[in-house]
Amino acid sequence: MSETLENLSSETRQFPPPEALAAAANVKAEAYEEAKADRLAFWAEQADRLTWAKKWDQVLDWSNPPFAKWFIGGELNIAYNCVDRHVEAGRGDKVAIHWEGEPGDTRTITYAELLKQVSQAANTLTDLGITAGDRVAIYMPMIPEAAVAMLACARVGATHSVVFGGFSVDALSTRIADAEAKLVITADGGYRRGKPSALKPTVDEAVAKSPSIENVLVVRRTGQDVAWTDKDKWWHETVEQASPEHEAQAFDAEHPLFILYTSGTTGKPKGILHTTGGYLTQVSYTHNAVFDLKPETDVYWCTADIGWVTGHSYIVYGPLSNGATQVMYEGTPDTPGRDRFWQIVDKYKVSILYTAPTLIRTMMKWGDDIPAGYDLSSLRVLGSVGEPINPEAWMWYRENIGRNRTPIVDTWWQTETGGVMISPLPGVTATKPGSAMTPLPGITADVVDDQAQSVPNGGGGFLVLRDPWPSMLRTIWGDDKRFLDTYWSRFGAGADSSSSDEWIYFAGDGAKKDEDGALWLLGRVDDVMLVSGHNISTTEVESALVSHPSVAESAVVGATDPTTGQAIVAFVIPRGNVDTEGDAGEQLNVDLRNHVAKTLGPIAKPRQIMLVPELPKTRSGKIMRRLLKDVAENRSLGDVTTLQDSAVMDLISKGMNTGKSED
Ligand code: 6R9
Repeated sequence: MSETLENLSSETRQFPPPEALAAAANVKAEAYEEAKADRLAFWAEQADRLTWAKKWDQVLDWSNPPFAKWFIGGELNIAYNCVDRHVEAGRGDKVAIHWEGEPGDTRTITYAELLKQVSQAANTLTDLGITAGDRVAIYMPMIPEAAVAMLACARVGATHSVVFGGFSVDALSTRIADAEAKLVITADGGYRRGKPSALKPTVDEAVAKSPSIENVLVVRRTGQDVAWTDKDKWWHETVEQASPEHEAQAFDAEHPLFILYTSGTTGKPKGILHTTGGYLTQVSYTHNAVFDLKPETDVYWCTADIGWVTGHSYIVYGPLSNGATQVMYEGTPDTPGRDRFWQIVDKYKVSILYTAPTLIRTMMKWGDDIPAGYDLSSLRVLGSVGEPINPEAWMWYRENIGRNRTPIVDTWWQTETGGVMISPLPGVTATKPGSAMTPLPGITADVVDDQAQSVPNGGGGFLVLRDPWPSMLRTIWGDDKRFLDTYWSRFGAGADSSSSDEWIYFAGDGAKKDEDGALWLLGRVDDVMLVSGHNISTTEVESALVSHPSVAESAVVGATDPTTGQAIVAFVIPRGNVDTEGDAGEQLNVDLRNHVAKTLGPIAKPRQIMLVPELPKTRSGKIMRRLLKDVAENRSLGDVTTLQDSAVMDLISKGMNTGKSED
């Protein structure tokens, strides 16, 4: 990408916070001023929301960049902060987790019950020889034991590495090997799409290749047959028999809490390392601020899987540290029917819903009448995370789910940042559909050009973070050099050519500032298209396509082109009710190309549009444009191991003939 990214779209709609919500908001506009005046004092104040066994001596040590230390000298126990202290404060009977199994079975877990389970699991970990600093792999379905296992590790100071339950033997065994994990915690299986889906056979194969593993702890969830080795121990024969008394010991603020391997689409996975005090401070603060959580009355639901950072920060550590009551759901959104989410919202009176654009666009495709059948009046804040949310999907979310009443917080962050970095505050910010708006109090984000100069309002470029933040990654596990090279060598002091002494974190994303300075995320810079000398973001073209009433979802790539360098090729999923057969399909094709040209200008007009039934996505729901580029350039497919559903690519290749060429 050369100097800047084109800024093609503009948005004039704006939605101020509802008055009542603004008046009672946890965080008001002053927070920005306060943090600006003294950023470290601001974060110290947020750290005081936690219970420390020993107070820190210094807020930040940035003397050896890019290796940060936060709350130096402080000691705390994460599990104590997430569980014990709520029970000690007399809230033991409060529900922590309303768990909903996919088949419809349910469990209600209070904070007192959670304390018992976490204590028992901590005692079992100790019995199995796990001590502070050991690594434990967790490969689980979305059942409460997954959260219990994470908290039990944190309680004894073991570093967990959660591996998404849909990953293969290879993915699991390479992650076990990289972290040299001693224990795997898993289950026989979980329910997905109406059927038990086995996990244990994958673990068995991975463990056979993993000399570091000493024991395997297995939760019985589905009751399906499992093979058994002498390393295997049933959870119900160990944890559930263990003593419920366990005294949590405090650990240093910089004690390693977890490793999470990033869902990158290429290359060896990076083990992102997070530590204790700074991480919990930021996830706890942001969960309270961004969702305006009122722990006494709200029912919070984050639909992510525990295998992703969103599940770590906003199912386990953020909500539980704040004493929230939350819903946890095991299965898929269309089992048994496409109304499952709305049924759950209605049943538990969910007031805060946090989900992903991919799901919102899927719901758009399924049709407005499905959510329309439900009350949904309990909802008061809606959140989005994972990808840019197109203005049209944002509006659909607002109208069909929020019924034009609830603010939407579009939260930008990464596995690496640990917690939310850029987001509206629901009681403060007048939001614009599709924009993550502004950095949170205490966070310094910017959009810069090639030379690390801030772009003016109206300009586009690279998203960077200029100051260290409490929940930042500390390194890549076992590879400090790769940490430096990946995130700190593009701009600032870490770049070869630089004379600057400022360390600048490059997030890998493109972004723009609109005329008011609001931030718009434009996707990964690796995906930016260079068309006739213009850098065009995939996000803007995708959003223009989704703004057409016949389109539910789209993915855009730059394919090599003899005249323009790269040309725009778009893959489009039509909405459920749209006729795409024969002439109707061809007409739609022409209409869509013209629609983009009209919305963004002729430079952004796709050379070709392909109507497809599905798009290739990572297992966390992000579109894999790389594979589509292979299709668009008529290459055989590259690495498909991170693809959610491999049948999708067959469908897309078959649909290729419907593509139209330049007129
Ligand atoms: C939390 C999470 C990080 C990447 C990130 C960016 C994209 C996440 C976004 C967003 C636009 C948002 N991303 N949130 N893009 N708007 N609100 O998703 O972490 O899996 O590490 O992905 O996701 O490209 O760099 P992770």
